[in-house]
Amino acid sequence: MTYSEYNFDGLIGPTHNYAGLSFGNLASANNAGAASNPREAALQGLGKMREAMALGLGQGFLPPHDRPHLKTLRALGFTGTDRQIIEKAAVIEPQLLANCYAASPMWTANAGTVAPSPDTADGKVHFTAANLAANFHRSIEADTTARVLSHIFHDAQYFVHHEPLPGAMHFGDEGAANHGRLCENHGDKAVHLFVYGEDGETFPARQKLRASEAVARNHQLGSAQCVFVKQSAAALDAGAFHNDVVGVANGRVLFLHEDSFADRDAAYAAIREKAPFVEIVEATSKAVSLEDCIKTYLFNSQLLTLPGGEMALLLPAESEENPRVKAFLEETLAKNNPINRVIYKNVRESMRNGGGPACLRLRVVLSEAEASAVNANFILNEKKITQLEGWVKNHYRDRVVPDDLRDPEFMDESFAAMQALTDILAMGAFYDFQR
Ligand code: SUG
Repeated sequence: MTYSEYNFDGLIGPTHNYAGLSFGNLASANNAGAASNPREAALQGLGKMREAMALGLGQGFLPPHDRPHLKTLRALGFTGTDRQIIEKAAVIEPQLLANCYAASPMWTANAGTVAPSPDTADGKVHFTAANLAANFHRSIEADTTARVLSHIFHDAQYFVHHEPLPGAMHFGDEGAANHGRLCENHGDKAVHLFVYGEDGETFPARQKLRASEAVARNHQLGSAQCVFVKQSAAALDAGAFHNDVVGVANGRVLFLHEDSFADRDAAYAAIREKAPFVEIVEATSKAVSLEDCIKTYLFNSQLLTLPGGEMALLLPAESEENPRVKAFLEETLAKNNPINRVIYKNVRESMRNGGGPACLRLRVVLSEAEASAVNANFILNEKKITQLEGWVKNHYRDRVVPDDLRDPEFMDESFAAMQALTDILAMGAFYDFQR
């Protein structure tokens, strides 16, 4: 059977804005209150999807969520018409309103964790939507994300869906952003690398070990296939609120910063024991500081196996602009390892909220039969991506500042966009605002 990796990117929603909601995410804090450009953001995201398609890779997408999330505002005591809810929340709880407006579902590396069928005891593809309990604005994504995943991967013959983990931060789970698969070929039974954290001196850890263990149980992974590794406090405190900011796994390659893990040598030994084929390609602190990693998102790149077998790194443009990072990349290309190509993409609108290329995608390895069972409306081809670009150009603003969130007009525009999207994608009355 032939297996291929599909990237499901988050289609960036019409309310993309900078509200400074994520403690421990330096870009989010530093850009709080700045003007965003949702139209440009969404087109940059689609541009990155186009790049992956041009490389000959399978590309899908997950739709944005309905924002502002009125269901949450109602649950928290705001009553009246939709417009009245916005007007009241803007006066009484503007910060809560901003949380309910976040377009953060764009970062689909946090949508959930996936175990492809070669890895699981029952031979099905398993999904656990992430509870994202660490941040209020992200925790309200979980229900809709679970609904989206079940809608796209709907065939019970192939796909199994687990509810987001219960227990809030006790089982804090951020999905694939702290998870990687190591295997010689995408279709081999893989070793799953789960990275968890413990609170640092400055910033809290979002992913709990017990959550990663629960996901591994849900996904029917054997203990010989799982490695649980603790993230270093240094990385967390430097701003690596998810491990995918300091490392990425693909195929037999683990590409990371040497200070990613709490105990580097023990972690590498544990990984090598279960995945003896692993090739570790690391940046030393001397070559690239953690600070440079966080600023440029060097390791938040997509490490992609191209149809010919070589690997390419799809990096944010910020990585090209930093001379130390650029030099490290050139050195990596020159060395004897599978990484043979770098591609820089502008995803600055997302970067300014702490989301690079790898945050914007959820990887799903599928057999041909599984791929044909996926809801085809969410797989991109030239016609579909052009249609989505047209939809963005019709419905999105090119400038949003914090005060815009107070204006019910902006809500109406956002819902009109989402209504048009559900029509394009034949989703029916899918979102809470349509029910
Ligand atoms: O959860 N930023 C997101 C960025 C997520 C990046 N994902 C991965 N690393 N996989 C977060 O911190 C900022 C929203 C704001 O401040 O307006 C935000 O949610």
